[in-house]
Amino acid sequence: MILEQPFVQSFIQMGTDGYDLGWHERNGGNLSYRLKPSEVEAVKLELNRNNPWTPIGVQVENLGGEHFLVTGSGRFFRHLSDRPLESLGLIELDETGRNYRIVYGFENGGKPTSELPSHLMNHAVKVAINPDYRIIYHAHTTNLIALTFVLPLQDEVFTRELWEMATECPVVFPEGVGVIGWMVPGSIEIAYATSNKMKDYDLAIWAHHGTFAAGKDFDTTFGLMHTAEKAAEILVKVLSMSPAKAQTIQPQDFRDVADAFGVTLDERFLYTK
Ligand code: 2HA
Ligand code: ZN
Repeated sequence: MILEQPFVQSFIQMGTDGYDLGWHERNGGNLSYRLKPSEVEAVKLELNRNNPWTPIGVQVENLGGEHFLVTGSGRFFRHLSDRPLESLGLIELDETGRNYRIVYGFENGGKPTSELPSHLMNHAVKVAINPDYRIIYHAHTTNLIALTFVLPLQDEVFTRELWEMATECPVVFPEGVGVIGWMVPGSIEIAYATSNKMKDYDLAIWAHHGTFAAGKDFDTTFGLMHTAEKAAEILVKVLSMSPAKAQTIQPQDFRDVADAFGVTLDERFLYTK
């Protein structure tokens, strides 16, 4: 049974955890997972290869032939666990990376997330950097969204402000965070802009909308989103109490953390305020 496979169970658990944290109101957010060859092998007899090919809208050549577990367009994370066959499905890409077809799930007329171009372009960028990347996660992270109304939409500012909010942040996301200005969701343009940020970061914030996280396994990808959103929550609280911090973590403190934890922090985030 496909639904009993550990990767499907972890996918449902991750989405449910995000729902429980308030990041997936209504049909908000989407999740995709690139299957390992052994996982495709384990489910192949249950796949239906008769559905028509559909254009993705972008070409992701290096993902040709890959299989992805994806949340459904218009479907609710709320129902991932009680209605999985409607809420998620498996797709296969053709060898050109231009088309996909549904091979499992999306029952009752469903189809993959409206953000499929962004998901696949992000996967394409990440696989080119490191083939161990498997997950792209989009969530409507309340506090990160709130910050996009008050902070300048610059990678340097968001990275530095989030890092200052929790000592573990520069260790969890040492490469920083990308931010893009408001764009139409589901569009090819936002897919290009997001995947461009994914060349440098594992986190990309969409102004006034939400966050994308990329990762190698369910726990660390979820943990990355959670850590950044928690830092944003602290910053929202700090800014709500006072426009100025009485004290904070300083650039040299970050360099000391980097030394202690063996991570590299780009000096462009350690500017003098
Ligand atoms: O799936 O989150 O960005 C709904 C969305 C679109
Ligand atoms: Zn969204």
